[in-house]
Amino acid sequence: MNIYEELKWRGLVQDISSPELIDKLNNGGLTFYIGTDPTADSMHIGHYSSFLISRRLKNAGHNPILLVGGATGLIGDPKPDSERPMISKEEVEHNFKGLKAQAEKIFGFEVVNNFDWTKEINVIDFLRDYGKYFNINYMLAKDKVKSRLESGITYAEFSYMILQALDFLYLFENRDCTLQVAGSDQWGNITSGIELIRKKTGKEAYGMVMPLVVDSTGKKFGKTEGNALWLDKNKTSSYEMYQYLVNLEDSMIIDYLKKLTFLSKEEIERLEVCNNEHPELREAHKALAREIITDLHGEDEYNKAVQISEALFNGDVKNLSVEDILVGFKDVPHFDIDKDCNILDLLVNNGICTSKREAREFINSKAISINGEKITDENVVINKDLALEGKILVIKRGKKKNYIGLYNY
Ligand code: 629
Repeated sequence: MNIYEELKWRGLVQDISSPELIDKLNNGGLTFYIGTDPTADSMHIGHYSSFLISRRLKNAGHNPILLVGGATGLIGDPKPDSERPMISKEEVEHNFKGLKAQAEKIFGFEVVNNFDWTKEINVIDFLRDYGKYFNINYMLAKDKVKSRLESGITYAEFSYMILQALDFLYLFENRDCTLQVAGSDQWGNITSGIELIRKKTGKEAYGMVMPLVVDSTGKKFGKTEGNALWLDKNKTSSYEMYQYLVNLEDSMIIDYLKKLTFLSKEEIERLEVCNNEHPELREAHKALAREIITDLHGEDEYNKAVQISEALFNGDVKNLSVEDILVGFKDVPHFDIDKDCNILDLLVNNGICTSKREAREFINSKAISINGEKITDENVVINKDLALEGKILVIKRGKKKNYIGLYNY
C-alpha cells in the first residue's frame, strides 16, 4: 500500500483539496503543517488522533511542522453554536507553554508559534494585505460562520479564518509548506488559506482533512461527562485512560485501531477476528490501550495501569502501592478511621452495611474482605496492623462494592 491508500484504508481521508495531492503524497518530500490553539494547557485524545497524521506523513518521507496558535488562541476559532469566552493573555501564554512542551515530547517535531509573525502586523496593513483578499460573501458561506448567523458572531471570531489563512501563506512563503492537514472542522479555514495563497502568489497549496473521531452516538471520542481524556497523565491517569479504552464499544474498536495506532493491516485484521469471535477477551481493546498508553507515557505506565486494573478486579491489592490504590479507587467512597474498632462497627458506621444484622450476614457468607483477606470472624478488631503501609484499608463487599478507609491517627 502506498501512503495515500494506507490513509484511506485507515479512514483518515475525509477530503482533499485537489486530486493532484494524491501523487504528491505518494512521492514524499512535502513540508506540511497541522495546528492547534492553546485553549487548554494539555491536548486531549481528539488532538492525538489528528496529530498522529504528522507521524504517518513523516514516515512516508514528508516534513512536519506543528503550529501552536499563540495568536489565534487569543481570538478563538468560531464554534458552531456559540461564541467562545475570551481567555486572558496570561492564560493563553500558560497554555501555550504546556502544549508546546507536550507536542515536542509526544511527536518530537518542530513547533512554531503564529504569534511570532502576526504580532508586528498593524491594523491598516492587516486590512490592506489580507482583508482586501477576502470577500465577505465568501466568508459568510463558510460552514462555521453560516451556522452562527442566527445566534450571532463577533467581528473578532468572524476574522479568525483570515488569521489561519495568513499562517498558511506565511509558512508557504517562508518554509515552503504546501500542505495543511487537520480534522474536518478545519476545512473552511484551510480552503481560505489555499485561496489566499492562490490570489497572492498564483501558486497552488493543498489541504487534507480527516473525519473527527467520534463514538457510536456521534459524541466526540474521549469525552466523558463534561471531561476529556487528556494526554497529560496528571489530568488523566494511565489507569483512567486504560479503563476508558478497554471499555469502548465493540462496534467501534476496529475503527479506533486503524485511526489511533500504527499496527499493520494484518495485525488489525487478526484483532478484528478476535473481536468478532471472542469479544469477551477484549484483545482488540487491550491492544488499543497498550498502543496508545505506551506511546504517550511509556511501557512502565502501561504495565502499571494493567496491574492496577487487575488488582481492582480480583481484589488482590497487596502488591499495589498506596499511591496506585488511590489512583485506581479515586471514585470509590472514602472515609477516615481515627481509632481501632470492631469489624461490625466499621461496616455499619461507614455505611458499608445498613445494620449489624446485615453486617453479620455478609461476614458469614464470606462476602467481606479487607485488603484481599476474607473476614470470617465477626468479633475481630480492626487496627492499623491490617492496613497497607499502615495507612489504607480496601474493603470489598460482595463482588463489586469497594470502600477505602484511611487511617489518620
Ligand atoms: C492556526 C490555528 C493555524 C492552524 C490551525 C489552528 C488551530 C485550529 C483549531 N484546531 C482545533 C483545536 O485547536 O481550532 N483553528 O482544538 C483542533 N485541532 C486538531 C484538529 C481538530 C481541531 O487542533 O484539526 O479538528 C480536532 O481534532 O478541532 O494556522
